[in-house]
Amino acid sequence: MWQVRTETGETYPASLRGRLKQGEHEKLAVGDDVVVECGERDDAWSIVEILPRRSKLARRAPGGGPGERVVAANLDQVVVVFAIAEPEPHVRMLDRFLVIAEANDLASRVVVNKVELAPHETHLFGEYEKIGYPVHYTSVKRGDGLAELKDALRGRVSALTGPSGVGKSSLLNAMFPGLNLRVGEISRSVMKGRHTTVGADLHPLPESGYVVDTPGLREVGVWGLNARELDRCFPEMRPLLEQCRFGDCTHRVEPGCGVQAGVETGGVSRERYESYLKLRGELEEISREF
Ligand SMILES: Nc1nc2c(ncn2[C@@H]2O[C@H](COP(=O)(O)OP(=O)(O)OP(=O)(O)O)[C@@H](O)[C@H]2O)c(=O)[nH]1
Ligand SMILES: [Mg+2]
Ligand SMILES: [Zn+2]
Repeated sequence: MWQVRTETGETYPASLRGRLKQGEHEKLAVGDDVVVECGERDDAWSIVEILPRRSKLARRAPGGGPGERVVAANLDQVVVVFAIAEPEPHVRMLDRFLVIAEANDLASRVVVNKVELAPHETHLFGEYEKIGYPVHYTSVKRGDGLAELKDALRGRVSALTGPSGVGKSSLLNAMFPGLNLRVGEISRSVMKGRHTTVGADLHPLPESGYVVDTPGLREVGVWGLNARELDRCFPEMRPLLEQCRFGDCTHRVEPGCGVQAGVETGGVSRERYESYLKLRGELEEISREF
């Protein structure tokens, strides 16, 4: 059973019409716009049509075959949340989240939460501001940055994502008290948050907009991206690609490579370049397996 929300804001349950459950059809995802019909006899609503999507956050099948899983449809932006500490931020993992958003042609912003725990560590995220991603420094504990983040969510459909335990649900509860999401305790032993959000859920925001609170992803696998499309998912590399001598440059060892030159002159940070190399290796590995 799905929850369908009307333009006037009422929510009611609706089931999926038989024909839409079948294989060749696009699977219904959270955030989809749908057409519903009311049964004449039983008064029950059913979803009879899935309307075309404006955008989607999808996990592509490895090797690019069928079997894509749509995490959310009709998104305007991805909000990648990390914590400055507890759990320790892994910026290479942040790069993976950003690549996934870029691969889906979605705008992203970065939220660095729990800033009160390590206020002097924010420089870790300066590189992302330089690239052009909006970065919000927030603390649910102290209230830092919450008003600005709320403004950035207003009127848009956003997916909050990021590792478990960084405070995604806490942020949403603090900005929108009506949501009442479950907040988990961080287990001290491993400093890894428990997964408290089960299943991506779309929440209407009080004024306008929606937010999807995705469960903390333990590990973001490679999303079936073609290895040759990866460089385009690093915005700071994009303007350099036309300088590469070879059209199929992997930007590893080739002479006359715009990206390697960018690393030398500082336009591309070594850390981001390392993320690129690591992901590129993984993608090539996967395409060999399929
Ligand atoms: N010190 C500090 N702790 C925070 C802050 N925000 C959230 N927390 C704590 O971090 C823990 C995890 O918060 P959640 O909101 O459940 O994290 P989540 O990102 O939703 O985690 P998943 O649902 O597992 O993906 C809770 O114990 C929160 O109280 C903050 O700004 N500062
Ligand atoms: Mg949560
Ligand atoms: Zn190159």
